Amino acid sequence: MKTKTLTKDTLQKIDAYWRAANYLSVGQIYLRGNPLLTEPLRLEHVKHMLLGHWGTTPGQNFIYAHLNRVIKKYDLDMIYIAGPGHGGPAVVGNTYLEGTYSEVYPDVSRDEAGLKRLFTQFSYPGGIPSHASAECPGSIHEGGELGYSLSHAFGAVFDNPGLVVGCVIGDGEAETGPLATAWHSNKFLNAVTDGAVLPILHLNGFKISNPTVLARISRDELTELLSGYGWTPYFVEGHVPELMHEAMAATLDLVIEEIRRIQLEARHKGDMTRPRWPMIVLNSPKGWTGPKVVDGLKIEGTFRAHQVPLLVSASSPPEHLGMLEAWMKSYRPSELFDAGGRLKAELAELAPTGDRRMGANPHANGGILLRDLRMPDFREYGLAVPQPGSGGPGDTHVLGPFLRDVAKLNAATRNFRLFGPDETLSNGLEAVFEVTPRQWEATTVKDDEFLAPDGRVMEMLSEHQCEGWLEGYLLTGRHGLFNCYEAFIHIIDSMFNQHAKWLKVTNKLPWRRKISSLNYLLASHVWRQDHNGFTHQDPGFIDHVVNKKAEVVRVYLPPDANCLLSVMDHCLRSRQYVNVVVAGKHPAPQWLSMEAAVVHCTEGIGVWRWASNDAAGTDVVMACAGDVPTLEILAAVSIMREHLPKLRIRVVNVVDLMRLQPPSEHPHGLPDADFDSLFTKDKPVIFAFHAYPWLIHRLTYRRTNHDNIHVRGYKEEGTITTPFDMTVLNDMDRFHLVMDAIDRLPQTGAEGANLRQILWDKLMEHRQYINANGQDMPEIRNWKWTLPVGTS
Ligand SMILES: Cc1ncc(C[n+]2csc(CCOP(=O)(O)OP(=O)(O)O)c2C)c(N)n1
Repeated sequence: MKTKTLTKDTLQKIDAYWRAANYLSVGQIYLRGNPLLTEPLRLEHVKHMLLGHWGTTPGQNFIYAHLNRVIKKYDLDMIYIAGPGHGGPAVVGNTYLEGTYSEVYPDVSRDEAGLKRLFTQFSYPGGIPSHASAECPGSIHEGGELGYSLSHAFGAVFDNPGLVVGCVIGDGEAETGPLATAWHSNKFLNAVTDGAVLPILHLNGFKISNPTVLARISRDELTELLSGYGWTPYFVEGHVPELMHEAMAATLDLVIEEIRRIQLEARHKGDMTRPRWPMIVLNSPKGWTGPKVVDGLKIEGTFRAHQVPLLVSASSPPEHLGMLEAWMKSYRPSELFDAGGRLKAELAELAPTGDRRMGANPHANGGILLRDLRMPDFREYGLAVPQPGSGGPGDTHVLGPFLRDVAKLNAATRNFRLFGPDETLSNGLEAVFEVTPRQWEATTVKDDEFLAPDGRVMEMLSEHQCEGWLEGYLLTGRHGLFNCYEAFIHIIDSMFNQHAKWLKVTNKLPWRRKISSLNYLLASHVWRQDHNGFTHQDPGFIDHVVNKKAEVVRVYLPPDANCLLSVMDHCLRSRQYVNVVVAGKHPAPQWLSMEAAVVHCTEGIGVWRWASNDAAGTDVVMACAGDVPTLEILAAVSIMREHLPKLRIRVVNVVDLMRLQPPSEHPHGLPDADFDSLFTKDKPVIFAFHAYPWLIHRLTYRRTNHDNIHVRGYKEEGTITTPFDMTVLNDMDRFHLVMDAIDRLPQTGAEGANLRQILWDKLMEHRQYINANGQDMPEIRNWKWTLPVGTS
């Protein structure tokens, strides 16, 4: 390693820049007045509530200052990800120093008044959060919930060959499952067509009140671990600023040159051997440059530096105020800011300019770069449905060719990818592999299928990883789809939360441009886990999703393939939402022609007149949402119409679940009058629902007829059994649905009672038959809708 990367002058300037960032960070945590310490510090200058995380901040300030240097030296297109996002003061302070913060928020100007605003807005009512939040320019990562920095970083660089992401990873964060698996992302990165991630593991030794695992294993063990993950770690260690500046600068030059060499070899010499990408381990004290000892306890370099290291208030020891002043003055603010409060020109020039500033890089405001997808006409992929109930090969198998052509049409622009934990095939999207393989840089052997160094499909058996990659990809202005088993999407519940929160916050930030929606395709759903059984049966993700702000969440339950195509086309064109689409992959009856599907999906909910006979008035509404519930409702209706012909039945199908809510709760909500006209004001509604039944009650509890809505859905009864038996176990089968209706329709009288007994016997027959034969009864397997259509 070279010993003199930095001239003395540059080193001193970088140190001053770092001190300025540290000064601003302490100011954000503590001060509400006297921002330049032009007068002696008094308690009235100090915030009443001291909030924020100091521990990680000086290390991140150090990294940011040094990344600025290499951005300028190598003209890098670089963004910064703060894994320990609680280091908000660092990213806010640095974007302020480089000028981007004041451009976005002119009130936080580059003068004394602006400094005061910068300090008072931080962790303050009506101000900004203490994390690297959406409000902070340059951020695509909140980092409040630890674990996702590295997968976000990789998502950002896929198909961005010119981009480098400086990704700071907390050593605590590195203990999380998502981060631990994210190291493997390097087996999926194409050195020609993708950019590079520079992980900087911030080994400051502690989490909140514990040491970190990685800080308490030997250097050899840590090196072996990181090398085992395929990285080449470079260590920068110490606490003496001058030595650390030189070490960091030399190491950064080394790793940037190494990244360039790898890219050059691959791009110009065609060497596609999987490289060992470089990374940095920065071993610096937690709370570096902060108070050394407070009230007799060591602070710097210990877990005690994690949050606010020094309490300053009317009730704290009086000397604390002086200690805070001395701490802030140790950064020598008069050398850093001019009398007006502006960063001195010789320091300001250390930051990159224009879009090269990490706070201004357009990749971190992905909507700026977002281009519409080229979309094939989904109608051309539809199934002919000569009559309701005609067979289909499995709805996702019909969707596959559509997604294949989306991938194909956007192959040249390289802005669409499919993500999933090895389920593209098993979820029925095999057609995609006709045009693109899975991207895979690790070894391949003769019998492998659909693996290549470059492809549109990203598959790793980590839902966290798929979600994180996709989020990073979307946040930098591209499009994508996550296809997953319905039960296991719960693994990323919390990541979904964070993304939905991000979308809600960014909706209120006019400078943040809209990004493409996060689309989930949940196939292999609860009702068809024939060979997987109970562990694979969980439709609860949608319960979780609807907790989030209505303006960002959408849930679709297309009943057949043509509806699935229509819904997916809509989702892929949409912006700033999370769309959840649940669909089946097994052969299933089809109900709507493409024309009818488009109308139905556009309305999101509607009466299926062809299945209803209530033109002269309605006795009962048979409602359904989801492919299997739709099948069972229609089978129930055909039994009722055959055996109880006087009964006037209306069939309502729901594709867009959010239509059930009042418009005051969700933008898709049906006005009450429309809801009443669909579901009546006073007639029984038997509702077969894809997921847990109480969600329907939750969505409709304010509706006039809510007391008459009786929902059947999954109630946690399951095992390895036949498809029909799954509905029987949960009382959502056609026989139970009819019995439910009869119980609520006294006018069915003796006929109803008689039918009820027949159906009860049927259920017994079903049980005996499946036990003896291991499959559903022929009348179930071969059931078809045979009633004349359009009788309503
Ligand atoms: C998933 C998750 N679990 C727990 C926390 C609570 N938490 C906040 S900061 C922190 C310690 C972080 O340690 P590290 O990643 O090393 O960051 P640093 O030491 O640089 O602050 C924890 C556990 C969290 N934010 N996210």
